[in-house]
Amino acid sequence: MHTHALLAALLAPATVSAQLNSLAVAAGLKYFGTAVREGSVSSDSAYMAIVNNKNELGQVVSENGQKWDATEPSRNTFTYTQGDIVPNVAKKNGQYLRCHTLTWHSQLPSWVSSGSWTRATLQPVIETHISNVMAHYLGQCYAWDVVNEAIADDGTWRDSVFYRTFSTDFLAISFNAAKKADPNTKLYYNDYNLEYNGAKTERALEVVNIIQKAGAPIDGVGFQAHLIVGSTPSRSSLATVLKRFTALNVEVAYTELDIRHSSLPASTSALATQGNDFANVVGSCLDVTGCVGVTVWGFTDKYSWVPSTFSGAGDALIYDSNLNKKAAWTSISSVLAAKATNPVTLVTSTKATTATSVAATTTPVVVVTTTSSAPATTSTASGGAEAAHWAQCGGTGWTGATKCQSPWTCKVSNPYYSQCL
Ligand code: 9MR
Repeated sequence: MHTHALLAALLAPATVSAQLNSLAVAAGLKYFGTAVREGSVSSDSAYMAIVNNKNELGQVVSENGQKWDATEPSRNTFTYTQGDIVPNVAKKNGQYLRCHTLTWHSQLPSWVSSGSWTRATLQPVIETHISNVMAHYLGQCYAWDVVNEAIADDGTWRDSVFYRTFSTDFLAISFNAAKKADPNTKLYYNDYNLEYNGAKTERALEVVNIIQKAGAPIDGVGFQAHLIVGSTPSRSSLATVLKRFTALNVEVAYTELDIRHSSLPASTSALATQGNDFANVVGSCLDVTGCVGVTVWGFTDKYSWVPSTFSGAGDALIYDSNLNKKAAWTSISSVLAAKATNPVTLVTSTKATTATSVAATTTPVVVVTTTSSAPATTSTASGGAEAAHWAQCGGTGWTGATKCQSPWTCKVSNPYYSQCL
């Protein structure tokens, strides 16, 4: 066969439009994923069409179903009806599964939180909970959030039944129990507001140190990244913080990313700022060896914990409430595509996800597109289109704008992609 014809034959069937997980994998991450709301799995088919698209979302996590109040509502009674919903989605789609969470002060049934405990009586309660729940999901979880949010907002230790009973010893107790229950999953400490390099960050570094000094296993630290539009740290500050943790020999991931507007409705410029903020967070993960992936805490403004917790705030995600892509989607796709030095990697495997088989990839071609409901370009007085900050402005097959809005310039990232930076 003629070389050109052979090339065309090889490339043609695999040509797909790039979506976030495909781009993330091409850029060197393990996954781009989302939390999934259990109640919507059987009730919202449009929502599930996006969840089930592994090229878009390569990893899922239960929003609530695996928490203590759902899995062991009364002592030694384990129920997995809610907990199994999202793992079953992951299994069906061959997506990575993050599992969330074991030792946490919140969504903790009152038989634990209000019990009267000593070290001797509470330790077996923690160990029994962890061993049962992890045994139920054995081999399914890429990672488990073993301990969640042990640090208060001001950086002191959070007051909880666990801290009151054990001081910080519940950390090693939990991680040791987790290792015993499933030696092959990644064991994470997970918390919010670690992104600012402040008192909570210092304490989280101490968490890792305490666990390691106790001889207990810890593999990762999850940065929840519940952030605010316009107040999100820069890409380089975020990378600096991540590196403080990877220096301790743990991997890191963004585990619950959302970036909320403080007031609604968001203006076009606020939506663009939100896009920049998302790009900075995702970009910082790309900048740090040992940052394995990014998980958004839900992908659509249709469902989010934010408005009920922060009155008047919201629209913190990357699809709007009608399931249309927002400017933030475009910004994320751009920052991922810019790093996609290996644009022939695309996840297409439909193999069942297990801790060992999740890395299966094949190698068709990613075609970089940045489709969005939000405009990535504006027209100039002279009629030529100018691409926005982060937008694509060139690359193989690119037919869109090749000039950038001021003050950005079009920079070549790789043969497939130039970007306004
Ligand atoms: O998104 C979750 C929401 O549906 C629950 O009502 C809430 C109750 O605590 O938990 C939310 O998820 C939290 C996650 O488990 C841990 N980090 C903070 C998340 C947002 O509150």
